[in-house]
Amino acid sequence: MYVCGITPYDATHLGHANTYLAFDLAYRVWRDAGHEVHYTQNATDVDDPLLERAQATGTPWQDLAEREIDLFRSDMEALRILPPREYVGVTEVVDQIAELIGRLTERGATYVLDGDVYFSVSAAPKFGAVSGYSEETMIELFAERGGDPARPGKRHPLDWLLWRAERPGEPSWPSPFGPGRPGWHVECTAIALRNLGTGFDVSGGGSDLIFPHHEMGACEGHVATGEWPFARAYVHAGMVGLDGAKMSKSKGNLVFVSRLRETADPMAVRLALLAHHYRDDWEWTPDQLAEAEARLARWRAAVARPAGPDAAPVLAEVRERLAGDLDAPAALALVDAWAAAGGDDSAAPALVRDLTDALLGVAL
Ligand code: 5CA
Ligand code: ZN
Repeated sequence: MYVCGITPYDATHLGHANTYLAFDLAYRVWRDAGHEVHYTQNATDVDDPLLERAQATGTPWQDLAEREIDLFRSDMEALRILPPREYVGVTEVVDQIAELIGRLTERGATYVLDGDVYFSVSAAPKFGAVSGYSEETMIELFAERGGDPARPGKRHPLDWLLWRAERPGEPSWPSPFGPGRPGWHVECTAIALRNLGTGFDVSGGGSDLIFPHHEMGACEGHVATGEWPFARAYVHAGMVGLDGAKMSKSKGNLVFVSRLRETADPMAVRLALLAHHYRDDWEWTPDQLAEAEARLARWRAAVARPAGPDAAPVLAEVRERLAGDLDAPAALALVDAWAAAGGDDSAAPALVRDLTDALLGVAL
């Protein structure tokens, strides 16, 4: 499983946490089923928004990235989101990214515009397979999400940047196509190929990555290796909003995990997120945290009892619900029902404590 990681220029917000929680659930379900899982995540530790924020705040970009990556990892740990087998920073693998661009060039899929290297969409026979979007929608989303459909000189508006030639004041690395830095999509393709190979099971992220990011990455993987699919399943978590808009660093309508953790139990934050199905879009409101705190208190009281109702069927049903496209809200309802009922099974409280811990990641 490859999950797209953060661009570390600001603190982790609830939208990020919700996305990483979705893949944490998948990870837990697979491990519970006895699978060995190779889970890789990148960190986009050099990119336009990071460099812009570093410039605006007078912070060296490496320091900003390091600080925010550390904060992200401590937020994830607090929420009991299991770490991937490896986190790979883009700056650690620039050579492999350049090598991949070289392979795409050998296959005739690239061209150079004013020193920048572009992928030519006409070289991608599977373009459109991931998103299924119309060209009009693609061009609109490409402009919104870091693309440059209107740049003069491009052969097609949807051609995308693979290598950005050095600009004054920007960090750069040497490469066969001159000094510069990687474009966005190719970083994830290179890291996934390096750590997982092609044809891995799940490529994940939030639904804002369906296009252009995962579409373009899949094409790079296909053209470079000749094999399809690049990932067997593209899985996307819904968007978390606040006050009527998607929570985003660029809009600034954010609820930070680190801020919530100052006053709230991180297990209540986790339960508040688990109350939504991972594919749904939803809005954060403070009352959801209060509800989650009440649920956490009920569950804690229930597992502290000397006995309760037989929990073996609860375990079986929670497993079944999670196996059905990670239906966490249904799993919570099953534990609620167990906690609300009485019984004389003295082994039950410990079993429920273990199941919420292992499968839902909620430590009681
Ligand atoms: N570094 C790239 C991926 S290679 C990136 O998208 N970084 S990010 O910091 O912008 O987002 C990190 C992850 O959080 C991505 O999977 C993204 O889809 C997800 N995400 C961002 N905003 C939200 C939101 N409001 N709700 C849910 N998930 C979100
Ligand atoms: Zn990515």
